[in-house]
Amino acid sequence: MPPSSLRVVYAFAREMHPKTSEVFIQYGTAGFRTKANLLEHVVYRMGLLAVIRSRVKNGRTIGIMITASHNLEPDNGVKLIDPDGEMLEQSWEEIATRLANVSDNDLESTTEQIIKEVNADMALKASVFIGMDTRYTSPRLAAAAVHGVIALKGTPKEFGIVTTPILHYCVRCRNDNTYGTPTEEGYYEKIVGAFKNIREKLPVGGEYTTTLYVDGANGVGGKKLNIIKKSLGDELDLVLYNLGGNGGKLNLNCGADFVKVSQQAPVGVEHKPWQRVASLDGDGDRIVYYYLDDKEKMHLLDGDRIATLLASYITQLLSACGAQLRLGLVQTAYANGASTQYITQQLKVPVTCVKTGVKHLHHAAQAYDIGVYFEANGHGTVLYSENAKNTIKKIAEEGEVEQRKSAGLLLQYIEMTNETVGDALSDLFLVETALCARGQGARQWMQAYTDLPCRQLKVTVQDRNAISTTDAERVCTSPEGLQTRIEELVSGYSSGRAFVRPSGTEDVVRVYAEADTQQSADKLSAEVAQAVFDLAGGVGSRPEL
Ligand code: G16
Repeated sequence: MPPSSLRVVYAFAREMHPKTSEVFIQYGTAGFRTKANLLEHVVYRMGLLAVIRSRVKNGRTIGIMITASHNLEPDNGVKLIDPDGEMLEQSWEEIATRLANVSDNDLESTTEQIIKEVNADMALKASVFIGMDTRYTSPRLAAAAVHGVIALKGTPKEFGIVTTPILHYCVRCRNDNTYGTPTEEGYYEKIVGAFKNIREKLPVGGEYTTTLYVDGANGVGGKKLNIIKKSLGDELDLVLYNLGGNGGKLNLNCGADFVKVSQQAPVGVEHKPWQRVASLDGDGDRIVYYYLDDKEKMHLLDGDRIATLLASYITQLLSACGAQLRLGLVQTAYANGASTQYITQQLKVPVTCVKTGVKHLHHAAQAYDIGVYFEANGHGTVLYSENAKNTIKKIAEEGEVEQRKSAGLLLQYIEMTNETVGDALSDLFLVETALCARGQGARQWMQAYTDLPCRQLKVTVQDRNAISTTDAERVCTSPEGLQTRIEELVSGYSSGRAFVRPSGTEDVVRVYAEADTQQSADKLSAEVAQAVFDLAGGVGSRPEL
């Protein structure tokens, strides 16, 4: 029998957050994500798990973020944040999935079993930070998380509506006070403070202009930029759109995911030829840039472009300060082939390719002194090892005059980076600083290389887990025959490449294709989508060519 102290776990579940659905739910690319009305019991249980995790980590703070990020408004989600501000350790994803799916009757015993299995000392204090995005279903889910924390006698602290990266930052700061102050204000002081310090030292010139349009995706990121905007002075003039007013719906025909996948400008943003626009996603953890030319053609500057810009600016500063540090870049299969070629051949920077999901990129980036990681969808950041930070600090103190100057800039650049996770706001300031330092506008930034035309599609199948992949998702291992079919199709195109993978955030299979022309990329992606539909149990109407 479970100890009587766990009775309350069942009582809260039965009375307030009962499991009302039999649908199996899995901890995916970025936590649990599904229709909001299927999530309340899951979030309550993640409150329980966060307390257990905090105790396993000797009482260090764990985060719970209520968000479905880029998904549309009816969805919601929950994910746990580990003490260093990183995504939940992967070995715990199975535990989270198990706890989320047991019946209410088995919840008490499963909780007890997990406590034993992970050897949690339940006498220790436990601290959990809880944040949420702007979805109307988020407050109710945040309350369920609080109940889960209280049920196991942990201490919840609610942050209200914050971007996902702000919560990651606060968790890190609470456990490591050298990183910053664990509040939203502390975040602004660190990130925006560093931006202002660095920009004071950089004259505005060349093609760079200080006006930046921003598409806020009708989510939390734009709202936070509206707070920051007032403190930016002349350094950056933000013109904000899609802040959630005028009936604008979260991520609907706007935001980073829409812009990247559809390769179209978002609705709700005014357009001036050549004006650069930054497009955020719903919870402020992704960013892409774009501009329209004088013929209203859109030019996209996605995560690959941001990665190359940041990597080349950091490389420039490193060489100016004479630091010998190993910088590397991490991408996924979605990275445009032209970007990988540019990075390895022109920038001479090593590239690692990993599975989708920032958790995978983050770990791979830690293998370098300085690891720049970005998904093409605009999710990424830069990580600096202790060795890198110490080396740069030493040069800033003891180097020659010019070296000290560059090392000083680099230290501010590091300060401006949210190293816990991809962060649209921090990334925006990093991009704006790199462009300003180089006197570049979006057009010059675009000139670094020419993207191969590409297309992404979604296919609905009976069970997306029927698709398995290997080799960083570039090769499909099941269902049988699908990879052979993809290879046959790809062989008919010049510079053709295609892959398929099950999404971890939506109930779909994703298809990616690139080729030498847009027409070919579109056709190849449609053919591959048909192959998925035919061989992996497609549902609804067959994709058209
Ligand atoms: C999340 C993850 C990203 C991932 C994206 C799409 O982004 O954090 O790493 O690229 O989902 O994942 P999938 O293709 O598996 O659905 P976000 O912005 O929604 O949190």
